[in-house]
Amino acid sequence: MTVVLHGLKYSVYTRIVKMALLEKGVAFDQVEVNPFADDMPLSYLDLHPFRRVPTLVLGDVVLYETTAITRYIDESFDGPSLQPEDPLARARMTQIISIIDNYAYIPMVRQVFSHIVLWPHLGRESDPEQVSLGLTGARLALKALENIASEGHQLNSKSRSLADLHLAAMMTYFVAADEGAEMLQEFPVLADWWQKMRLCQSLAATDPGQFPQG
Ligand SMILES: N[C@@H](CCC(=O)N[C@@H](CS)C(=O)NCC(=O)O)C(=O)O
Repeated sequence: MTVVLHGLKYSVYTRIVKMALLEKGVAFDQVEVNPFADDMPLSYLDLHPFRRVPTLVLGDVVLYETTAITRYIDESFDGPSLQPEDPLARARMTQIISIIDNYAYIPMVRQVFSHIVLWPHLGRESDPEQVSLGLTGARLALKALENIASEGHQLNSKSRSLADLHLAAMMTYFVAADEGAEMLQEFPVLADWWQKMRLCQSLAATDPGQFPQG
């Protein structure tokens, strides 16, 4: 069956799915879609009505929403399992992914990374209020994740799961901002996790490289 990933190479969510495919050793084709571009082909909305990336197409199956996709990949292909067997451990993994989606993505990526690193790189003006909101929100999210990890409920890099892939893709952007890298040091368990996770092969293989200059 042909597996086609529609996504943007700079998108953290697209990267999470790519990492899951690589971890499982699944061959796939890629179609570059930029949901932020004015000229994005409107036919993409037939795959994803909310105009987000990624979408995975497997034969006649069309799947969007990253966690649905990564779970499906993990459960339908051979290769090392990326989800714990134990029901409570699996619930913890889901809890971590939900925290990341709902409370970490916007502050860590869209506020801290975008306003400190990306906008200046593209020659666009940053909003200090967004930076401040982002740093506050990121600290709250990281504190919650640190508590979960220090209680032994995963994100420990020993039992790598879908949650590790989820956070790693966002962490690469967050620590690209000096303020993000500094803040991570406030959370020793996560800082230690990141030291190991940043060397993970699927993360390195999906590095999108520098954003084009604005
Ligand atoms: N809930 C979606 C979120 C996907 C998402 O937000 N992707 C970003 C790129 S990383 C996007 O498409 N953004 C377009 C926009 O915000 O307009 C998922 O889990 O796949």
